[in-house]
Amino acid sequence: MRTTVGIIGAGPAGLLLARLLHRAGIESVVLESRDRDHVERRQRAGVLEQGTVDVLRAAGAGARLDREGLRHDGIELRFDRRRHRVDLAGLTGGRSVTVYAQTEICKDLIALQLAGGGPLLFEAEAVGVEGADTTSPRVRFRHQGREKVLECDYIAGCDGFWGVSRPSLPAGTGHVFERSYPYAWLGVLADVPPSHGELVYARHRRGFALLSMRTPAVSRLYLQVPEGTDARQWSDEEIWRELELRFETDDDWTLRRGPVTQKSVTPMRSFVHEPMRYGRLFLAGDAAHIVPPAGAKGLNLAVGDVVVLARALAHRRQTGSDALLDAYSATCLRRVWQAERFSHDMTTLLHRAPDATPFEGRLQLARLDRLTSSRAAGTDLAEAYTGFPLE
Ligand code: RFL
Ligand code: PHB
Repeated sequence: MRTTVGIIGAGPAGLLLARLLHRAGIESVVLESRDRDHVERRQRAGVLEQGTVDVLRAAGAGARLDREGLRHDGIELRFDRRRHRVDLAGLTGGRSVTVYAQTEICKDLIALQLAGGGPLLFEAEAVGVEGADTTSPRVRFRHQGREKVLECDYIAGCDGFWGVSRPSLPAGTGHVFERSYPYAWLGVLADVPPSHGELVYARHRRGFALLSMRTPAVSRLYLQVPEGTDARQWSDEEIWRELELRFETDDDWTLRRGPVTQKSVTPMRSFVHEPMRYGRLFLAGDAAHIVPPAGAKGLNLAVGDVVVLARALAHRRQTGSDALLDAYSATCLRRVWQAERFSHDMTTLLHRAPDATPFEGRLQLARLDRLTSSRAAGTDLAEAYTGFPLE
């Protein structure tokens, strides 16, 4: 098998890249290790920056997003039993975010790809990348019980944090910057209308809690839990009780309960691999970097990376120049590090570390007080939350 761009992974990064390349007249083949059903059901992100929505629309993947996506002009920060709205749109001259699940983006992009794009192979697991430092890199993969080779001009490693692309880089060709956090998120999906019209980020001495949503009828809720927690340790009753405690306010707000349909635990880490390129292998999305989810940035970063990569490949095709490909890593990393900074700030602002001192607790409250009482501080948060420009 031969193609121009071999794409490993059919998460949002790989699927959108295939779509953007197709629109630019560049051939690609997508290899995905899991089956279609798994990719379409994996519960993850929910918040899209304005720029992400614009990219999906321009790629022809915005029809259902425009019908079903929920536009949010603000978020709530909750602490000390009080509620504070951050007016995202008012502070940024009209920028907002859209709640539309990652599962739905993947469904939309898969349908487009299968209807008119290049090959997308499910249950095709890449096992190695070879010749990344030559002009004819190859992906070795297993499909239908056989080992096969995909010969390419370029390879896009869009295979997430646990994929094969990054580990296939020769030792010593890059640097990793990382930190882990001593807590995790227990996420639940519940068949109950969200108890508030906007996302609620709650700081509580018992730990962080987040109220989000998928649709007007489905809530998505998260609780900070100790690192290493097994989701089965928490009964539904315990989850609702803990959420009620952490979201409690002095006014008459109440949390609506409903049947829990899914439960899972997500560990928390910050991670960046630099550079995001080795020869003709380009890393994009979670394969190159991870942010803790409190900033809602992971999916948005993945989208930004592939926009930059598709543009660079199209430029190369039109002009023969490698200039944009050579700039790929530096262009992406500037935005990546802003997202790393913001996600780290949101994480440490809202979570309770197991060894936190009372002094640190007071500092969190002082930071929250500042964010909700100073227009300058609020604007800084609102600009970061609604998204940094692609370049
Ligand atoms: P993905 O989505 O992990 O996709 C990688 C794909 O590669 C496949 N793969 C392979 N295929 C072939 N051969 C191999 N050897 C392969 N190895 C792996 C995998 O099966 C998979 O299909 O990475 P991508 O495309 O870079 O997308 C990144 C996003 O998924 C991720 O950043 C976000 O989900 C992060 N995230 C959030 N991001 C946001 O922007 N806003 C949010 O609100 C948000 N909330 C979240 C999140 C992530 C969470 N979890 C579970 C980590 C909330 C949570 C709880
Ligand atoms: C989600 O809806 O899954 C979600 C929302 C906001 C975040 C993280 C996850 O910061």
